Amino acid sequence: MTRLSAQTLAAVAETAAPPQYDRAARRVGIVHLGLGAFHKAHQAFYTDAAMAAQGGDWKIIGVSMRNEEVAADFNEQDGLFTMLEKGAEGTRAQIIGSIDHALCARTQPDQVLQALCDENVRVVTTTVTEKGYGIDRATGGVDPSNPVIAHDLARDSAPVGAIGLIVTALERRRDRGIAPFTVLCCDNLPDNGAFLRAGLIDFARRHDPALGQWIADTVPCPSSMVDRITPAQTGETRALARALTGTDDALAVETEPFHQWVIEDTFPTGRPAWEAAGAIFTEDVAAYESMKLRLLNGSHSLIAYMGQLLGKTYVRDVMADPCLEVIVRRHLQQAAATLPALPGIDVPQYCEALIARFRNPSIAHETLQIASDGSEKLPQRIFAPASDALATDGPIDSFAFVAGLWMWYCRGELPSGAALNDPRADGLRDAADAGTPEAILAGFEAIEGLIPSDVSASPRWRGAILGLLQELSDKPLARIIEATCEQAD
Ligand code: CS2
Repeated sequence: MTRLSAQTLAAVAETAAPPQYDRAARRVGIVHLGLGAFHKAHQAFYTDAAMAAQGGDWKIIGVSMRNEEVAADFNEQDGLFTMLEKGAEGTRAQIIGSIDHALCARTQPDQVLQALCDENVRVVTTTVTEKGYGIDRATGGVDPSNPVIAHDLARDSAPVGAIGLIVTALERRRDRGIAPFTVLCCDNLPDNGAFLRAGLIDFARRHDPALGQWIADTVPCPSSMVDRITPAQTGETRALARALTGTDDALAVETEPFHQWVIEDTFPTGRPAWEAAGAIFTEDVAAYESMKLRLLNGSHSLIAYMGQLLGKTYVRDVMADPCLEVIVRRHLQQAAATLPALPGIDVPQYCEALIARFRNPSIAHETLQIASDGSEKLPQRIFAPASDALATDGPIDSFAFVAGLWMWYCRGELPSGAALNDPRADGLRDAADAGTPEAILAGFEAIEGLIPSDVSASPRWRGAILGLLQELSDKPLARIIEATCEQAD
């Protein structure tokens, strides 16, 4: 079967919608760092819609941070890929054309820098995951013990990490008199614009305080809340793309129909008309961010650890168990109670929609994937709402339940047989293997910057976690779940 490319695009079956604009006439305006499934189903899709609606030179140079093969596949397919929207009514295929070509930061850092220094590039977007920035959450600055940050700070060769690349490109642009680009963080972190901005400034200052000041004064870093459930590609994704498009696509991505993007509108040098695909521009992203992180992502982590510990591979398998759904609903309720009112958002309706999204039977979202990097995810998803709930004397059972399951999950061998995937895996495993519930909890509390001190200090929190850890060592999780479900119902 022929491979999807610009040449074969005309032959793509009628069951797939091609890009609705002349790709050859549009120039590059964005560099994106982190060329994974999420970027394809989210920013690349929104940018495609923006160019279809309003034109503009906003094609994207996609940068894979480490994976050469992904970049090669993109170039072989002239940047084209199939997006499969899998909803209750079936699957819709669309060919996305917004990516111009791709590079790999690990092997082509000089070409990435060159792209970032192009004056036509006005926006740099990032999805490198929570841990991918190398920012120390305790200090807000870069973590010099992170190997990529250490490499890039040494300046012996071209930078290969997101922060090093952005700062070096900004320095060159300043020296050449080119206006800085806008840096738009699209990872699931609270106040992600300020988060990345602090990392950039700290990195720059370590080498040149004046550059740090220039970045602080001139580089816009709007925050954004991103949302679209997008599992990693499977063999079936590619087969389905073949069946619907009549071409072979190594880059096909499957995703849910729902998508949301809420963005702070600070783009002094311009931006695509992302509102064409429904993006919301607002002055205040923070409230949307905590809603999404605490409701969607927090429940996702709960589902992931329950699923992993009970041998359930996909999110939909967890949701198919009525008792587990009750526990997810309890989490949504307790997390919702920690949120400020959001004008225009009906939170109960949002929660119902989440349940339906988690249940989507055609999305194969692995609980193992979501269970990864707990030390990077739980602070904003679980510990922050726990802290708010404690401050108002609200319910915390579900936050303690997720935290306790996670601690249990980090022990020795994982249920799936896979190695614990977390940048702090060694420390977490040591803490989880410490023996008694008290020793386990103390081990996790000793990990710097993880559990906030106000949470650790709460007798209510400690009691709930210690009780759960004791129960987990006494009986199977299924029995604990039954009892929790009865209480929550
Ligand atoms: C998930 C997210 O992997 C995870 O931790 O919770 O990737 C989630 O699917 C997205 O944030 C949905 O927008």
